[in-house]
Amino acid sequence: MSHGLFEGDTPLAGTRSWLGEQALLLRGFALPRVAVLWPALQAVLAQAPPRHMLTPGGQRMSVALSNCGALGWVSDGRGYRYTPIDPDSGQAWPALPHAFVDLARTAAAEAGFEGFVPDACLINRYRPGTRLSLHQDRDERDFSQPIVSVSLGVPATFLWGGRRRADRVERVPLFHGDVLVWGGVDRLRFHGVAPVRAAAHALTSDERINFTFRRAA
Ligand code: MD3
Ligand code: FE
Repeated sequence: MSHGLFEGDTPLAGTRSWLGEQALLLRGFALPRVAVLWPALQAVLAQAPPRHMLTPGGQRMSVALSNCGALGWVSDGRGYRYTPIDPDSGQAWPALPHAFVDLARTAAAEAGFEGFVPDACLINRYRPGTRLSLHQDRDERDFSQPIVSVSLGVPATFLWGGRRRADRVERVPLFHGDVLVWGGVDRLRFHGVAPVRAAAHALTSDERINFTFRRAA
């Protein structure tokens, strides 16, 4: 099992930078935990395989997604929402692995969000060419709760926008093991992911996996 640094990992492990007043990028923060996170993730995805959902406008999403936790984010012709049941299996989403909750809580505290307890983890799977267009995350009930994101596998360019769609966008490279925490005044920023370029990673092959931990209810 890979653990620690290898080719393709963040070149800046252990450094931190504020992307906004309340948005903290923790380079390599998840690396010491990857050996535990990865098998837990495989167990989740075996129960709830990633799938391409339809947007409310009927477009197939480029990213394939799954969820774990009490609530999972879904999209279909009726809109976006959180549901307790996986529409593909008719069963509850897989439970949040303890290692996931612990990582999310620890990272949130680093950014000043003490006591973060996620009830939802959205898992995005990117393959070469997959992108995520500029959007806001506004399907959660309480915007005072932060979001924590964890990147694994091949790198991607994160698009960090402003509070309005037309605001200029900064490009931030994200690497295996990087963790982003944002909340407060930065919670409703527009953001997205540029098309992922073909690359190889020792753990994930040609994939990038991103988890986002949320307090949805
Ligand atoms: C900044 N995921 O699932 S994570 C998403 O890499 C999503 O898969 C991207 O956007 C990914 O909704 C980006 C980083 C992220 C997520 C949500 C944010 C940054 C954010 C919400 C507000 C501001
Ligand atoms: Fe988002």
